[in-house]
Amino acid sequence: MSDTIAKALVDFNETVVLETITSRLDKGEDPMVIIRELQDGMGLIGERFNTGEFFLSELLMSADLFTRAMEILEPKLEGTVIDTIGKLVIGTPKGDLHDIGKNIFCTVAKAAGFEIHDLGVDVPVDRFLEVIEEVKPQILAFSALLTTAFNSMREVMDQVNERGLRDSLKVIVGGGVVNETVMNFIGADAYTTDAMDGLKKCEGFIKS
Ligand code: B12
Repeated sequence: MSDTIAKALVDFNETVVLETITSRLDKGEDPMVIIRELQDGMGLIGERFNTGEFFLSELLMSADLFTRAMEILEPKLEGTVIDTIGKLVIGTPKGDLHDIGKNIFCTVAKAAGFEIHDLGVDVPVDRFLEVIEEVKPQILAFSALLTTAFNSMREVMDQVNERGLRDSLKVIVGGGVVNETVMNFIGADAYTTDAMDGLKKCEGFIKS
């Protein structure tokens, strides 16, 4: 049962993906469990892209189906939150246009009470700095899916350090391709490949 959604996504079987999601949500299942299965499916699509079995058109089709699935799941992630627990500036760095994972994290972080300043995708270094100086967030968050985004993030961090903004800022990087090495390369405080784990880390930053 648990691999049905991932498999249907890889097969681009829209009916099965959307109907399975609706029926599992009706039974009271946690939307994040379903999102993780969709994420597994995207991982399999990425593997097939790597081996040459899938092309860019398949990546686009999967992204489109994922977005439709999120239209059903997203309202279930949103809760009623009264107080803002902290400010977070987030963006996908220059050169990278992937935003599906970023948008999921923004939804869960907003539902948890964060004031989110989402700069979108392909965000230039200067734009990050401009908004950090204006909003004065406690957290700077990057979403990166391309290795070419690593240098962009490092440039932002160099500027953050040069302008004396680092002490008042916690930095997290998320996305399918990040790991401890990436975190160290850009000089972040944390990394994650999972939205809920990232949320826990951000909540921890605010409490500390
Ligand atoms: C969908 C997709 C696309 C779509 C993106 C659509 C969109 N609107 O985002 C399209 C078709 C546009 C695309 C284009 C390209 N793509 Co692409 N794409 C993917 C694919 C299949 C899935 C990504 C995805 O959405 N996953 C599902 C989400 C939910 O997972 P996620 O992003 O990891 O997010 C989760 C967590 O990481 C976390 N998270 C994410 N961000 C953040 C941020 C914070 C702060 C936190 C706390 C958490 C968090 O929360 C999410 C939920 O848990 C991946 C394969 C893969 N394995 O990831 C390749 C992949 C990322 N793409 C790849 C490539 C090469 C490309 C192209 C260069 C292809 C080409 N030849 O043109 C272009 C580049 C375009 C550009 N300049 O950005 C490579 C990257 C390789 C690399 N190491 O650099 C991958 C890995 C495929 C592969 N295996 O080769 N792509």
